Amino acid sequence: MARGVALTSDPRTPMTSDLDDPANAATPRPGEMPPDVVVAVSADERARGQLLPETERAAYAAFRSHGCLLLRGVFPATLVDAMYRDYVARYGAMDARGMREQALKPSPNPFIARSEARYQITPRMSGAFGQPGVFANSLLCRFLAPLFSGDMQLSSFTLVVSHPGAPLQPVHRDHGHLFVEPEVGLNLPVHAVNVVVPLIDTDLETGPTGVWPGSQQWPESVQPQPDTLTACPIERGDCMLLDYRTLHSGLPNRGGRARPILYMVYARSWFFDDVNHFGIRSLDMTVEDCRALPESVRPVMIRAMSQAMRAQADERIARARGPDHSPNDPSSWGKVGRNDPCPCGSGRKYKQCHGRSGSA
Ligand SMILES: O=C(O)CCC(=O)C(=O)O
Repeated sequence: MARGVALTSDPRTPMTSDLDDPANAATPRPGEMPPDVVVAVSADERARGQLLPETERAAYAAFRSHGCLLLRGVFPATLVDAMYRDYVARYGAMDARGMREQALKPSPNPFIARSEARYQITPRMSGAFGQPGVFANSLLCRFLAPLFSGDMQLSSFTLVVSHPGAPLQPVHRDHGHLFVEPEVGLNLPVHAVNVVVPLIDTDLETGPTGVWPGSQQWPESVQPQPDTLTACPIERGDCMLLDYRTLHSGLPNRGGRARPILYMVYARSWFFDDVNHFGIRSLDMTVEDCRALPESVRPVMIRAMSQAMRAQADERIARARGPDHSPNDPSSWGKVGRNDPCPCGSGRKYKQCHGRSGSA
């Protein structure tokens, strides 16, 4: 697809039709990204782990004005290929039906359905997925940290897989504005950034993630028309940075193979996305692997460590409960401490879940 043509019409027309409507979903004709959204990283910058000042200026300007940025060539292709091989070894045998069956299992469950034939998986951060060059990539972290005034943690590390036949996803933001008052919310600095890393080359056949540039500052009431979406190929080694408020949508997968992309969310330390991670882990690294990380990487992995410790405690509790315990059968739970995780697996404390007075 040729690049470099700006949007010609204002996409902010309030929507009257439903984006879930299959008639709309079947026929997206993505426009092209504004040319300045795409910033190429040179081999020298990649090797040094830092952008040159002029590249950095262009990248910040694009990200701030469009709420998205496509950095070309951040990751070595060998690292992306290693992640793809890990993906295939772990999940490659599962088609859409297999993932749907997995997603229906009770928690703790690393699979959730995002939309038709599109699934999110929280992979164990080991093997290629456990390489600091991925989640603590120096070029990426050096670029991101100033956006959060240095207060940045990896908040989630998941895969989104669209299977052949997956339709256009409903348009959405990963998370709404933090404040509903328009005069406050729309001008706030970014609180979370989603870094999208395709594990295979994506083109309009395979279905990259399409975006509405500038929509990070649109009020919630504005819903764009599907045909005003913009997209471009995203290849192995590239990554797309999305302000968490930017409207986007996974394009249909018209190809013959599954399209896995890595989603790494970096956020200010006080922000956690309960909406997308209700009852599921957003990061899965073992306590031992967190402890083995180089000292310089640990500050960005505080949340990974806290989730790892929580999971370890949950496992101890599950072992102590014994094999007759069933998350779906409160009569099998025995005595549960008010502050213990709820045995139903919701991820909430017992006192805030099944232990609430009046709760069944
Ligand atoms: O599959 C994609 O390209 C986008 C997925 C996405 O935005 C989501 O699941 O929230």
